[in-house]
Amino acid sequence: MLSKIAHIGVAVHSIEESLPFYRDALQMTCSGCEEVASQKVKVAFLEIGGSRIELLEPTSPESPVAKFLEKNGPGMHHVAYEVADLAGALAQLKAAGTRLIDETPREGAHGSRIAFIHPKSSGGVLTELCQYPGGGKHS
Ligand code: CMX
Repeated sequence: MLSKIAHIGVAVHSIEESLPFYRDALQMTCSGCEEVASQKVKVAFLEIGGSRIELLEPTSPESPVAKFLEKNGPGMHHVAYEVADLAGALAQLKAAGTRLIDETPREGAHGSRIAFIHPKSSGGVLTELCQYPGGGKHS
């Protein structure tokens, strides 16, 4: 069902203030920033060896990431896995009794479709599934 880890999401107060650590100290490549307005977040992707970290900055105090930061402070927010068929994966998980936050896909970054699994079903780790346009991998 899963093809790879798509990215690891890290909640930050400020992408601008967090970038120097990843880009300059760790020498990862920043492949761009994007606002996902529907989820009230700005994201930046940092790449290394085909793996990605997604920095998540809230764009409003009502953003779920703002609430996460308030409760936990900055740190790891979610693990995202790539799938070729998101609707099929969700149906398969639901049939297996997995609790889903999203029963149908919603809009993610880079034109992806995404859905979250409830942390109660994944040992407390917020888990995202994502499918890229045309079933292809995000490059
Ligand atoms: N880690 C662990 N648990 C988390 C969590 C996290 N990062 N975020 C939320 N939860 C828990 C909540 O505490 C809650 O637990 P209880 O049911 O026990 O109270 C449960 O998950 C549901 O959370 P909620 O906020 O009550 O539910 P919502 O449906 O309102 O929102 C979620 C859930 C995960 C979608 C939202 O909190 C969130 O984080 N949205 C931002 C998603 C995001 O990162 N988007 C990036 C898009 C870019 C991309 O990757 O493409």
